[in-house]
Amino acid sequence: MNFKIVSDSSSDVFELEGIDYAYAPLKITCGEKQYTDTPELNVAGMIEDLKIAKTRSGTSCPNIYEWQQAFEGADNIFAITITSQLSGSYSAAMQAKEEYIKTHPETKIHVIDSLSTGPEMHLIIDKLKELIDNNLSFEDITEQITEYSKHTNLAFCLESLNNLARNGRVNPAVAKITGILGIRLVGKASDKGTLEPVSKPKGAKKSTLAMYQLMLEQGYKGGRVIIDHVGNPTSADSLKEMILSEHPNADISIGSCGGLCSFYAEERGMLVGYES
Ligand code: X90
Repeated sequence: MNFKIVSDSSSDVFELEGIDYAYAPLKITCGEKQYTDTPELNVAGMIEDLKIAKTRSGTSCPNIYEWQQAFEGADNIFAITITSQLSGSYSAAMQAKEEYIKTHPETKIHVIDSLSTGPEMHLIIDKLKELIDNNLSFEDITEQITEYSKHTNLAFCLESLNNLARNGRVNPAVAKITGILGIRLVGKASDKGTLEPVSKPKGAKKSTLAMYQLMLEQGYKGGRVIIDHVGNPTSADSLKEMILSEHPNADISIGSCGGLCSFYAEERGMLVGYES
């Protein structure tokens, strides 16, 4: 019996050591140009291209065929997608599952709608690996991961919501408040899997504090944290320091957003996945 974990690229997880892992990349388009969300994508270069682009830009999720390809090679598969509320990725993965099991009737596939993205998906992927390493059955892992994901959260801090608004993923009125006088939007992935604004701090220091306060309000008590940022190591480090000052034993890692998350979180954006 072999296990495989599959994710769409919005998790920012492109490799996972010690286990069979595959990702299905999302795509970013800008006029004639298409970027595929892989580790080879030059994210900083893409952001610069998008800044000067005169044409409309957008994204698209992996198709059914790409999900099926990612499933290949295992008979117990756990697949995780970006929130179904903002992307067609979950729906494509579910359709891919239906098709795949027609030709592979012995294969078990559990598709998880993360109701989130980025580092919260990363936490769930790491937990899946841990459960598989512990030799649990497919059914037990399914049960335990469902429970675990009730205690993971996503907080974010964005300095611009232009791409989210332009692509209909957030109300334009919400988007308007950022980009002026250093105002940021701090918010969270809601239980329904939508983007929920929480506060509008001004300046970097207040934003870090607002992020940390949001984490505490959501029940953070010293569990794992993964911070993914878009070219903003300074803010990521200050949040890490702030968390460590009250929770010195917290396991906190810092990484970079891949192409999809960078497109929407934009320059200096920060996504924080944490256990509560
Ligand atoms: O299918 C597609 O083209 C992908 C569309 C994705 C749209 C949303 C991406 C959000 C990325 C922004 C802040 C966190 C929001 C969390 C909401 C659950 C990151």
